[in-house]
Amino acid sequence: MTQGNRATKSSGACRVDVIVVGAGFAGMYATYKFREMGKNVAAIEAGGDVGGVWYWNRYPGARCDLMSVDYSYGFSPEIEQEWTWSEQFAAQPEILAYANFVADRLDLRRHYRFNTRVTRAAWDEEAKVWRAIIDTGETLEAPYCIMATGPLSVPKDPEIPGIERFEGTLLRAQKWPHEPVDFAGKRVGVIGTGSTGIQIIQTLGRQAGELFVFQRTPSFTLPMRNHVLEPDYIAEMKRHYRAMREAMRNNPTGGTRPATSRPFFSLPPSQRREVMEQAWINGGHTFLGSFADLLSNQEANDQVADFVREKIGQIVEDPKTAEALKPRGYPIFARRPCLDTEYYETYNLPNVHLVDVSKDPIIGITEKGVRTESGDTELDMLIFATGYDALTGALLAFDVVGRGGRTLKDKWKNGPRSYLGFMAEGFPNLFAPSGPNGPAALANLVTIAEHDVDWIAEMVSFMEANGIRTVEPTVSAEEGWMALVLSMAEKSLIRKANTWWVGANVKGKPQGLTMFIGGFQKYRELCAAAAQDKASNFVFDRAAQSAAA
Ligand code: N01
Repeated sequence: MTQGNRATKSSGACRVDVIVVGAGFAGMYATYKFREMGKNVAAIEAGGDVGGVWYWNRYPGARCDLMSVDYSYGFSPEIEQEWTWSEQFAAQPEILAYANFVADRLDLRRHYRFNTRVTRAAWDEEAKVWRAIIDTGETLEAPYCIMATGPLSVPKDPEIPGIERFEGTLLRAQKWPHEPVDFAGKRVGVIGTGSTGIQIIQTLGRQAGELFVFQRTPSFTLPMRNHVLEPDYIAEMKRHYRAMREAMRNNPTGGTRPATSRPFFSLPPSQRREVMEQAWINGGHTFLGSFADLLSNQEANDQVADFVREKIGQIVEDPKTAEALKPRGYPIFARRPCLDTEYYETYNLPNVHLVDVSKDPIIGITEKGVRTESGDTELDMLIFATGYDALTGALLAFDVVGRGGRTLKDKWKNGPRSYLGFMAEGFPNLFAPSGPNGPAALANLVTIAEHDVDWIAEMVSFMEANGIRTVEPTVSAEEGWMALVLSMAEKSLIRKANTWWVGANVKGKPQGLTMFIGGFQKYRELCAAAAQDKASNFVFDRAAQSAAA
C-alpha cells in the first residue's frame, strides 16, 4: 500500500507485519522502532500530517506546560544534538516543527497514510492477524496492532442547544484552522476554562476587541514563568542529555522536575509559607515538587489552595471578578493544574469580561451569540475549549473486536481494564501505548510513550525468538493490575474533582480514576517485573510454543 512498504496483498487485504494507528509521539516512535526491527509497518493517521494533538491544536497561545527538554524524545542522541529548543516551555508551532523534524530525519512519512481513519479492527483467531478496515474501504492485516490513538484526541463539544444556529464564526480549539484568524475589533466568546481555555483567554484578551469568558468551573492556574533558553544552558543540556534521560526514567513525573518526600506539615508555618512563596516565584509545577502529600492530605491541600486563592485576590483588581475566579469545592491539583502567563492579569483589561455561568447558566446558543439566564451576549466569534472524551474516547470511537468476537466497548462498558495500561486480556497482540490504566495524563506522555513502545518491541522480539505468535495478559494478571490501580486511586484527592481525569466531563461515561497514580518510575519497575515473570502474567500462543519446543 503506502509507498516504501513491502506490503503484500492476499484475499483483498494488504498484509504487513505491524499496523500502527496514530502519528503522535507514540505512533511515530512505534513506526520507527518496528521499522528498525526489520518490520514492514503500515501506519494510519486521521490528521493531514504527523504531530497528533500538536497537529490539531493550533489555537492562539497553545503551548506545552512540560519543559521542552523533557517533552521530547530520548531514544536518539543524534536528534537531541541536532534539535535546539528555543524556550523553557515550547509553543505549539515549535513542538509541531520538532515532530516534523523527527519525521523527516527518520523518514517516517513513507509508512503513513494521512487523512485516513480506521473504522474497525478485528482479530482473526484462525489466521492470528488483526484486520483493520480503513475509511477508503481497504483492509490492512498484520499480526501486531499498535493503537497509538492518544489520551486526548477526541474533542468534545459542550452540551448546549442551538450550536448550529450561530451565524458568527465558530472555532473549536482542538480542530483549529490552519490559516491565521484575525480577532482585532471582534466580539469573541470563549466557553471552557481548562488548560486550553486559559491559554486562549490570556492570549486573546490582548488581541480581541471584546472578550467574553463563559466560566462554569474556575481552574487553579500557576505562573509558568516561561523564558528563552540561553545558548550556554542549551550547550550544557546537550552535553548532559544522557544523564537527564536517566533521571527522567527514575522520576515519578517522567520528567526532570525534582520530586520530594517532604510532607507539608513537616515544616513550621512560616517555612511552609516561604516554600509556597518561592514556588510561586519559581513558577511551573514547583508546588508539586515542594511537598509530597498535596494529593493525599486534604489539610495540606487546603492550605496550598488558600495560598493560591490569596494570590488571585491580590492580582485581580475587581473583587467580584476575583471572587468568581477563585476555585472552590475541589482540591487544588485534582483538576489538571494549569500554567499561565498573566492569565489573572487578563481580567484587569477593560475589554475582558467574565461571565460566571455557574451562577448565570448558559441556556443556549443563538444566531447572534450566547444566551444565559440573565440575557444575551452578542458575539462575532465563539470558541469552544471544552475538552475531550479523554483516555478511552479514541479506542472506543470504532469497533475493536478481540478473541471470540468480544468488543473493547463491551469489555470496557464499566470503565477501561487492561494490564500495564497497554494490553488487554481477550485482545491478543493489541497494544495501546500510553493507555488509560497506565500513568497516562499524570506523567510525561513522551516518556511513557517511548517506554511502552520499547517494552512492546521487546515482547515482540522475545516472541519471535521463541516461535510464539500471540500474547495477551492472563485474567489474573489483568485483575491484579486493576486492583492495584484502583486501590491506589482510592487514596488520591484527584477523585474529588469532576474532571476528564475521572470521566466526569462526558455524559454516561463510567466514572472513576483509572489511571496509575504511582508515578512513572514505579510504573516502569512494575512493567519490567511483569516481563521478568512472563509465565505468570501472559498467555502465549501455546500451539506455536509446543511446535517450537
Ligand atoms: O479541557 P478540560 P482542556 N458550559 O476538560 C468547560 C491537556 N492540555 O482542553 O469543568 C460551560 O480541562 C469545562 O467546565 P467544567 C491537559 O492535559 C495541556 O482545557 O465541566 N463550560 C472546562 O472548564 C488538559 O487537562 C496543555 O465545569 C463547559 C472546559 O470546558 C487537557 O489537555 C494545554 C461546558 C474543559 O476543560 C484538556 O484540557 C491544553 C458547558 N456546557 C490542554 N462544557 C498544556 O500542556 C465544558 N465546559 C499547557
